[in-house]
Amino acid sequence: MTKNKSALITGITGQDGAYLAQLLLGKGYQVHGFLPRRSTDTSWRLRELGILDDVHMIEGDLSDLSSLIRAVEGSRADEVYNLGAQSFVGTSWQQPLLTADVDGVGALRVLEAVRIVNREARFYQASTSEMFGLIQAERQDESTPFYPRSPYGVAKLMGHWATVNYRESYGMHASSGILFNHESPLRGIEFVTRKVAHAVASIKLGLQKELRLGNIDAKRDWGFAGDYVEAMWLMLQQAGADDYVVATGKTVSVRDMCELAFAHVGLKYQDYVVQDEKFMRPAEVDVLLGNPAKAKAKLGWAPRTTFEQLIAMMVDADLRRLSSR
Ligand code: NAP
Ligand code: F7E
Repeated sequence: MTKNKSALITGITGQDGAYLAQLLLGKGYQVHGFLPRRSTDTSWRLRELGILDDVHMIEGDLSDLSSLIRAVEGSRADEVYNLGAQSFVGTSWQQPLLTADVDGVGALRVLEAVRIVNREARFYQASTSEMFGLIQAERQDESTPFYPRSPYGVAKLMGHWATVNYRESYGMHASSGILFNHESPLRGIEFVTRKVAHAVASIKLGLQKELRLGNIDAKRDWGFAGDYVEAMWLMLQQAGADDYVVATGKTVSVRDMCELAFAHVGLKYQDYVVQDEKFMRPAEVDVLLGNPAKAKAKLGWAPRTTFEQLIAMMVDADLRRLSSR
């Protein structure tokens, strides 16, 4: 009988960690989560997907190399997915050193743990379109130069290059997924799509009167997180490791996203959205538009969920949650 594969996921309680755990469990993997100590329960996403009891948690923190070594040893992982991060761009100006330590040096620590314990294990790094920042090409692909615009983007650039470097230095199967924004009903409430979806549902139910936003002219290439975790898994199933852009190839402004979300419940966004300086960033990423041609050609990956379906799914989920309270 062949042994089931084992995977270790850092960031398992986050949006992507929860969907990836669900995907891997469905494929028969033994799934281990790397869990930082928090004073409150952070497992709501795993509970919402009904998989909390199916994953094995190993306590540790990305700032602590010894806990990572113990996790790679204890899980006997064939595949290590490094999804853990301080992932909110806005916060990275308030906590730049923590962001550098967890998102940049943290990725290096995971690579070191894998190199020390079992360099045959395959490694995935959660890189980001934020590394393109002030874009150097109209459509960004794997060869587009990087120009990060936030401490988050700078930190992630270190994780990306550490991944490339460990692949080239030690022959490790280390891949970097340069993922563009991906959203879902499990998205954190501080990110703009979920903030809007939640506000639309609250306004529709008479629980909120207005929605305060920052730069609504910013444009993003938004996809569904459930589709994007499949690309992560596919990267680790290839004979060789590589870097891939994962995106939809379409870009939409925050303004147009608001219009769609409010229209879904029969409202006009102009009646509720108020611009507020508080949500503007010291340096903005004005527009992102990915070219996922390589992921399509080499991984056979393509997004399945349209932007309209994604926004409807998110608004409906928040309407259900708020109505059932
Ligand atoms: P998320 O929902 O914010 O989840 C982040 C996860 O990292 C949480 O489980 C969090 O734990 C964990 N974490 C934070 N600090 C940690 C530490 N010091 N040690 C161990 N774990 C720690 O993020 P996401 O949207 O799922 O994104 C997953 C990854 O992809 C992140 O690395 C993000 O930067 C990257 N990424 C995301 C997108 C996107 O659009 N979603 C796009 C490109 C790249 P707690 O629950 O305890 O806070
Ligand atoms: O902002 C603008 C904001 O915070 C999107 C993370 O997952 O994707 C995410 O980073 C845009 C920005 O995501 C508000 O200024 C306007 O231009 O939803 P966001 P992000 O910064 O693109 C990348 C790929 C990651 O890797 C990150 O981890 O929307 N915006 N008004 C606003 N944004 C927020 N959050 N709140 C507002 O009120």
